[in-house]
Amino acid sequence: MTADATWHKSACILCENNCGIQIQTDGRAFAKIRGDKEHVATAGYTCNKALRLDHYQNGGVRLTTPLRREADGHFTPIDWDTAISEIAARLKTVRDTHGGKSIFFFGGGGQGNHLGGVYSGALMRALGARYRSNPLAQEKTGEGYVDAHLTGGHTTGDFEHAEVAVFLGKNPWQSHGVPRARTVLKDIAKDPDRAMIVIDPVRTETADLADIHLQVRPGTDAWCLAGILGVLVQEDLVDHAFLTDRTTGAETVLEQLKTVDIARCAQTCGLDEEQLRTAARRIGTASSVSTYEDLGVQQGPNSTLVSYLNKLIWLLTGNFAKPGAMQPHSWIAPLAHYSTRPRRTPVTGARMPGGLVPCNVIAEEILTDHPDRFRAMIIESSNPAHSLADSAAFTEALAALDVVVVIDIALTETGRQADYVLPAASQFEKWEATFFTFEFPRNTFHLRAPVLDPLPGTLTEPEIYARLIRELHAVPHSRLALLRAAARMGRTPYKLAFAALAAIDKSTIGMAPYLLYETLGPTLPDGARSAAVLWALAQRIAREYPSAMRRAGHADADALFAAMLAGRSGVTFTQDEHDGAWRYVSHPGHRIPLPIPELLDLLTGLDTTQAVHTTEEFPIVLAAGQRRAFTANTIFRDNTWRKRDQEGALRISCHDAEQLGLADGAFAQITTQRGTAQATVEIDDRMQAGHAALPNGFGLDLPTADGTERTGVALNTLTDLHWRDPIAGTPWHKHVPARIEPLPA
Ligand SMILES: Nc1nc2c(c(=O)[nH]1)N[C@H]1C(S)=C(S)[C@@H](COP(=O)(O)OP(=O)(O)OC[C@H]3O[C@@H](n4cnc5c(=O)[nH]c(N)nc54)[C@H](O)[C@@H]3O)O[C@H]1N2
Ligand SMILES: Nc1nc2c(c(=O)[nH]1)N[C@H]1C(S)=C(S)[C@@H](COP(=O)(O)OP(=O)(O)OC[C@H]3O[C@@H](n4cnc5c(=O)[nH]c(N)nc54)[C@H](O)[C@@H]3O)O[C@H]1N2
Ligand code: SF4
Ligand SMILES: [Mo]
Repeated sequence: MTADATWHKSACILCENNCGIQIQTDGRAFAKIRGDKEHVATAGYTCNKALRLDHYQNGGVRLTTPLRREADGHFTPIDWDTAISEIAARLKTVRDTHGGKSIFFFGGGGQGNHLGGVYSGALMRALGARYRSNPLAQEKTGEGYVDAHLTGGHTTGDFEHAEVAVFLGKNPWQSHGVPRARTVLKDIAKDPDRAMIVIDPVRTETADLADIHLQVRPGTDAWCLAGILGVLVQEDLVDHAFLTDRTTGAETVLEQLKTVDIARCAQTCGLDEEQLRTAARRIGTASSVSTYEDLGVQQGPNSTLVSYLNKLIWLLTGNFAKPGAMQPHSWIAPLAHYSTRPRRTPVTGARMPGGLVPCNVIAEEILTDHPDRFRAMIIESSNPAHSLADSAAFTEALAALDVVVVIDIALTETGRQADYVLPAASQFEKWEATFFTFEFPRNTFHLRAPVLDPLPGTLTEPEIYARLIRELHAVPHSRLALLRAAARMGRTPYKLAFAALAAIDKSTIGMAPYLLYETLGPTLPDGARSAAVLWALAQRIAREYPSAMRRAGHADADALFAAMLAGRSGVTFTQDEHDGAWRYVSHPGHRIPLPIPELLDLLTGLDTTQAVHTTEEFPIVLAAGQRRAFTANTIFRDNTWRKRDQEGALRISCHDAEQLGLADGAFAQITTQRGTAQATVEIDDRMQAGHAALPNGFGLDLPTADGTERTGVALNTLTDLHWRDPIAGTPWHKHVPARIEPLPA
């Protein structure tokens, strides 16, 4: 076969940046991949990983037929009609016996695919299901809880223009998160007038480029940030005008920070007090500051408090809604629900920040005889049996459910525990998009067209949800007929018909994705039926951000929808202005209420809070999930994509290697409260004594001729679900006390 000379525009699906790419195919193989210079957000940039995407599309073993698990545990291939009717019947039984609330939904999108997940909302509605979660509830929900109190929504840094960039438990050189991260980091490093401050126990590639590296002891960030805030207040580096004009309750916060003992904070996190003060002064005197907090703190001790302290740093210095500072922003569709008083879970009463059940309590919500326990689970585009803390507990929980349905492109560790596995078309075989639309002032969205036809036997997620909803007879045919007729008449009649329906029947909004898919969807060009839901999102944007949308060049919702459908390199959907950004602050008077009493209490209590969680038995802090050049969650089910670090080495410091008698390349045993694993040692002078790191994304059970084979450590065989933040329930994956011992060669 010869390569097709056409370049197909798409995007990388490996991290939230979703860099625009172009793919040249050879049959179904991806022969060549390069950055898309015309892409509205990334302009040709990619990292090393995007070029390996053929290993996603063609590397692993794909599923091509629905599977049903039989009583003896083995899977039988079944046809789609059988799968849909049996699954609908079993979910209906669960609903009729225990109530729709007992049906739990997990996932709905990974790093590259959020379009399908939108349609899951309609299925949940049809079933009366009310609880859902996804991987955000094991990283970002503590931060979201703090955001809900402060600015009322998500904020994003402007690292391209910030005079001072602060990375807190974040290694953008490897993990990105900042668009075109390596270019942006290098630009900051080169510019003598700008500075980068990295707070990380590891001397990362990002730290190599930093002006100040605060190499804290693992898990002590709360003290580090309290110290920085103490300096800002005690040396009067705060922006009083900003606090007076734009915030409320500042006095309460300032009073408390006046009493912070900076020397003691520095000591707790193992830093030189002068270095901590220098960092604080650099922040306090800068014309603009942006900060990025990520897993290093969000998956460690005191994580919700740390989020609060991080945000106080930029708020007390007035670094909000101006160039180079932190920005609120528009969304195509909000990824989470921001509330200061989140709902609680039905069994354990855990708070659900972001409207999501904390990942670490899911097993406890099932493994109980409480009458309100979850009884069924639908899992899409996620591999929780591998990615949630304490795999053994999660697996036990799956086994305790009446029915488990997994929708994935491959038979995963989670799929193997399911009653039904439904094969999805891959992200390059369908219309796809993500809602990682976090930019300001110019925010962009990218609807990707399929590069290949769906693999025979697979379906898109919207089609799977639609088939289940049809089988449940959730919507009268007359409704659909009415909307179909309106769709044939044009977009304006359609909009009127939809609005009329919504006015007479409240369920219309909840069922909207399905209604759109069934009625508007078939009228869209090039089989872009799944894009139907974007019509509703365009209406939302026109309603919420009318002037920003018009500044971006879209006269109305219809024009924006047309641009989204047509823009193969993405579209700018809003163009904001810094002054107008205050509109996004949802609190009275668009002011930011600074005190969060519960978190201020934790700040007061830091003097007596435990800073060391290791013990004699488990003396080392294991960071279970370091992002590296060749990790990408569990998106590649193929080990050959990695050019280096094939086994996923355990990185330890020179000091610990010597103490433990471990040479480079030696084999070691890692033991935690919860389990043991083996790994090859890499001695790494970037690591500090007492700290070790394993990469994320390893330890998949990949099929071989006679079973499965596991390469590297499945991290969550080592983690404990009780090891979590008391407020947000987020795990301490980066802070697992462990013992490391040499193994005989
Ligand atoms: N290459 C690659 N990139 C990815 C991914 C991937 O799998 N591979 N996954 C994507 C996803 S889903 C996410 S959420 C992001 C995550 O992106 P990051 O959060 O940047 O990734 P990590 O490497 O998990 O953690 C960041 C840093 O936290 C540091 N750290 C560990 N313990 C502590 C601590 O106690 N305090 C502080 N201050 N720092 C600490 C680690 O040394 C590490 O450098 O990456 C995304 N990008
Ligand atoms: N110990 C430890 N655990 C961690 C982390 C850590 O650092 N340490 N990191 C955590 C973080 S930040 C995250 S984000 C999670 C990620 O963990 P998961 O939510 O499990 O996400 P992925 O690994 O991205 O898995 C995505 C799944 O989607 C499937 N998939 C790919 N394309 C499609 C598609 O088009 N349709 C469907 N239906 N499925 C598809 C893939 O086969 C895969 O099974 O892991 C978390 N778990
Ligand atoms: S993994 Fe690399 S190429 Fe892919 S989206 Fe992220 S930064 Fe871009
Ligand atoms: Mo993540």
